[in-house]
Amino acid sequence: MSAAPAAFDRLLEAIRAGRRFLITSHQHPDGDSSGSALALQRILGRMGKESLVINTDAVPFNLKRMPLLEHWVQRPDLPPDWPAAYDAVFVLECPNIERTGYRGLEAGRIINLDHHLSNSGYGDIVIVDAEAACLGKIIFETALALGVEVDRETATCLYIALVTDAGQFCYANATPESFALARDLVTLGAAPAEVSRILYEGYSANSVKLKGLLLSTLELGAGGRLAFLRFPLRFLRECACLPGDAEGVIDEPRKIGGVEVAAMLREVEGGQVKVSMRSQGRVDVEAVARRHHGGGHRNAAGFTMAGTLDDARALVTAELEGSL
Ligand SMILES: [Mn+2]
Repeated sequence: MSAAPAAFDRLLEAIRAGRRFLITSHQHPDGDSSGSALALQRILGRMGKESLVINTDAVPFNLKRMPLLEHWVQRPDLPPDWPAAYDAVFVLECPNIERTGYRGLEAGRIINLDHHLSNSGYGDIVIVDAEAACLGKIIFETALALGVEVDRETATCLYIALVTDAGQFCYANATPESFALARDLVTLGAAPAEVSRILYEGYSANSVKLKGLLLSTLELGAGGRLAFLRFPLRFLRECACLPGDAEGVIDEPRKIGGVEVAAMLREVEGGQVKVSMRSQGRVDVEAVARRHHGGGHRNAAGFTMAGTLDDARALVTAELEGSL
């Protein structure tokens, strides 16, 4: 654990002393945020603690068969007994409290767990470990420090957290530490072949149609070093999909020879565009995201801006032309 040891001790103490917790994470959950939330709940449960996992959104289609998902509660607002009936809320990989989509979390005690440098450091206990390949690593280290046995389902959730954030061990965070974590989780019962089937082979027909629509928008820029996919709102209606169903599509243009940065420009309600960027090697897309109040990692980052898809394309081109 490279986060401040004092904060980690306070985290362990808060867990030991508490009886009932709320667990939430960012809107549009991914494999890391949902796997970490469900694993944390199970770990707390094994210590005799109650907890409730809530999110404003459902998990995307490719995560629908993950273990423990029956404990995922999708609700638009906080439970009416918050904060009185809870010792604290765990807020998982949210750069700021607003990213949970909930209002009123500040009324209670906040435990902020993240592995993104862009985290603003809100809350009463703050663990931001930018060295961790995924938040799941922090959850696993917490279980070990608490002496809690990690069962097969928990290990599988944490393995899903790792393999999704590490891009099936193809991203720069596929370090010796990541493989050591994978080894530990597989030893505890996570089955990589089964997880691979869950994550990458159970797509809905609609999500494949969405992928086709998105790929049909491919445009190259900066002499073939930039690739763009456009994701207008109407694609969701046409394919009866959620934004999360496009998970992973951005990796396709990234694989084009000569492309150094792939960007997906997704129109969202209210005249805004959500920009997701993936880079190869040396190009730091996190720096770009940070300049626009977003965040992420060196090779995978994003931000939201006001404007049209054309505005977003122009802005990303201007930001990156110099570094390509
Ligand atoms: Mn993550």
